[in-house]
Amino acid sequence: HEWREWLRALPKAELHLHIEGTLEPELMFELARRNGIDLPYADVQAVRDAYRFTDLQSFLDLYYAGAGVLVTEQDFYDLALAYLRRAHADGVVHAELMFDPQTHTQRGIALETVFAGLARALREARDTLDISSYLLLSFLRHLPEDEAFATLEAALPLREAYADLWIGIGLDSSERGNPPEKFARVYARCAELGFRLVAHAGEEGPPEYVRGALDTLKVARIDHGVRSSEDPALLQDLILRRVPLTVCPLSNLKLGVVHDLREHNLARLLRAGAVVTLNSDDPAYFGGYVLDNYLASAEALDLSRDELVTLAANSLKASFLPPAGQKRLL
Ligand code: ES4
Ligand code: ZN
Repeated sequence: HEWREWLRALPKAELHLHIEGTLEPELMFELARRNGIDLPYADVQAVRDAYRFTDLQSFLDLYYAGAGVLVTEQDFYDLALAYLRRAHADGVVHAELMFDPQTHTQRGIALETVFAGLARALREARDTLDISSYLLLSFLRHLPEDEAFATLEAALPLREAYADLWIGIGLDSSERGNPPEKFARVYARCAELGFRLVAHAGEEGPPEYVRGALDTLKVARIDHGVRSSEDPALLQDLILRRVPLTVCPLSNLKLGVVHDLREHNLARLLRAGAVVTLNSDDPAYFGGYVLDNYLASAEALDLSRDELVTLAANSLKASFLPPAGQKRLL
């Protein structure tokens, strides 16, 4: 309908997207067949039926299992190109993709295979669809900091070859019990190396984790951050410092962070002056790409046209594109 077309035409950046979370069941089956892997599901519908999550961990268990079909450079290319085509169709002009190298290296997949496949898709999409994109290498927070360091060391020799794409670092996976301070040393090293920094915080974890991500990890954006509103002083800081929050409404709904989109605090955060952006997180698992997130939020929260324009403009301004590139796209 007309809202959808109007929202599609708004230039948007997607800033919170796990490329492994864009693996649609159809592609999962195709890659499993191609790689001779047995899936514990009879068909595509059985996979979709399994996607009834109760919390973050119940999702992560399936998400890491699903990623097991990604083996060759071509698999990573197919995954990323499918996502970029889909995002382009939603009016995304720039995307910053997180990827989880440890999920793959733990299974014996070479880091070079992951980088090469993703990069080939990102460069092809830049040239053929005119959609720009960056890569954010994310550490798995349920693993020790030593393993994050080892991942960083293994990836650094590839930095030159992928310098046009790999510009930043993220932190994801099981939040509770894995506070940001656990990664203070590796984040300090990444800052020295000149990487842009983000981290998941305040999705399931308490507002103290958002504070830690800001003050200890010194991130430029907070992924999720919705629990920040529980600490008014923290929220004031986020507003005054203009720290963007990459909010993912349909993700929050599917993982039980909120029980009804009408109760989501993103409109309150926006109206209080926070730099809120809308994103899809793991769209193949959460039932919607970025345009679906805009539409569902607009409907549930009665967002005005001006507010939707602000959300879209925020996404470009909160991106790691240089200011000249942001202006060209706005
Ligand atoms: C994630 Cl929704 C979410 N939260 C934390 N880590 C993740 N990895 C992929 N999706
Ligand atoms: Zn996420």
